[in-house]
Amino acid sequence: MSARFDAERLRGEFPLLAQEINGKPLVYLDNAATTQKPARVIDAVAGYYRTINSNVHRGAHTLSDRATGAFEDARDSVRAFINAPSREQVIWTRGTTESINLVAHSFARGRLGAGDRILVSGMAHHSNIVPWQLAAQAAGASVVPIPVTDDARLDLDAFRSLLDARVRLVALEHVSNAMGTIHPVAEIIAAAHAAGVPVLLDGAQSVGHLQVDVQALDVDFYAFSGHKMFAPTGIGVLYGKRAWLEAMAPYQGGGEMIETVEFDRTTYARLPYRFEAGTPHIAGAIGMAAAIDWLGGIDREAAARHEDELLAHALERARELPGFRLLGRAPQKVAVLSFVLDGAHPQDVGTLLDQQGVAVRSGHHCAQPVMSRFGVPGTVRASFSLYNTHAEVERLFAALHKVRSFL
Ligand code: 7TS
Repeated sequence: MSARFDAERLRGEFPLLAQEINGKPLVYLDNAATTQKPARVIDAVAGYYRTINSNVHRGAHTLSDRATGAFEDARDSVRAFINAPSREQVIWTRGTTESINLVAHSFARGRLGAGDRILVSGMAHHSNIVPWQLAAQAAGASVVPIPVTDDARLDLDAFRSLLDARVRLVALEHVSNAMGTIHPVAEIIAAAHAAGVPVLLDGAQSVGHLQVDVQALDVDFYAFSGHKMFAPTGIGVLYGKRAWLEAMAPYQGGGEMIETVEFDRTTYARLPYRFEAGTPHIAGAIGMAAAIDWLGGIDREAAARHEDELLAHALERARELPGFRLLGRAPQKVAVLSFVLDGAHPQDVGTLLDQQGVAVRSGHHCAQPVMSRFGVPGTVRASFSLYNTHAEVERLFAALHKVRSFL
């Protein structure tokens, strides 16, 4: 166990975790779906509505100035958090899904022709598949998966041989939500760039676990969601290299994204506002900055070690559970335990765990192709965060032994 990392103390900052569900203290192991929020984030959102709520960039009065200041400061926080070269390259979106759709619409569509290809991860979340299919269908292009190995890595040899002159973009997750695999993204990006192909990384599952530096990665686009890194739902970010963003067509039209509008001619705002039509999720952005601030007070390497130890503990317990089959055995992975119990439907396992106060997700995790790859309709997924404890690993496995005896 990690001596330096005090998960017990940390979880005290999460009001939601201190409750009982179905008569048992909650064991929340659905962090890949969404993380819980520390009081600091909840207070920042409430504080915004209590004291400075007003629309941004209107400049008409003091409250609007304050809201604009807080909203734009939040953009600066995100810039520093991912080490983007400039604040203009940090675009607010509703989340990873919208960030990817933005790139598919404004970047990919214009670059695709008949016979072109977009390479995607064979274990991608649907939000990193379907937007590309929509863009590809319109152009007569195709979306081609990078094959997945038996231990749930991307097959890099296959990737290299797929990386031919037809490929216009590579899009993959930094960390897999269904398997937990951390992909060797630096190597993948270097190979793609050597072939002249830009890369989009879906960071939905990485920002809550790993420190991300978009310049060190040299990635072309990075998409992520606030709600998976202790911030509110409905707010997310698209980072892009400046040259790409400058060249991209608008995504949605409306207020905020224009410079001048006439019926015969409209000109668009500069970055980042060109891609931010309409009133943004101001409270969400402020909550995101609070989450980043909160994360800044945490030794993130120690947190990652703690999560690794939770996973190692869980794997040890799993060996004692009859019929437990783990999917996703990549050597580099986050603390995601995706498994099936022989003879039990994942949905039933999830329900029986819930009755014992243990929250997991069961199903295909919006990654149906990788479920097909492993020949299962779905899995049970326990996904850990930095506030989970070794006692909760014990609770999970005690509950699973009970499930086993019921079924
Ligand atoms: N990409 C990955 C890798 C994800 O895990 C998710 C959400 C998304 C994209 C979409 O993020 P959103 O914030 O736009 O919805 N993943 C999950 C999950 O694993 N369980 O629930 C949501």
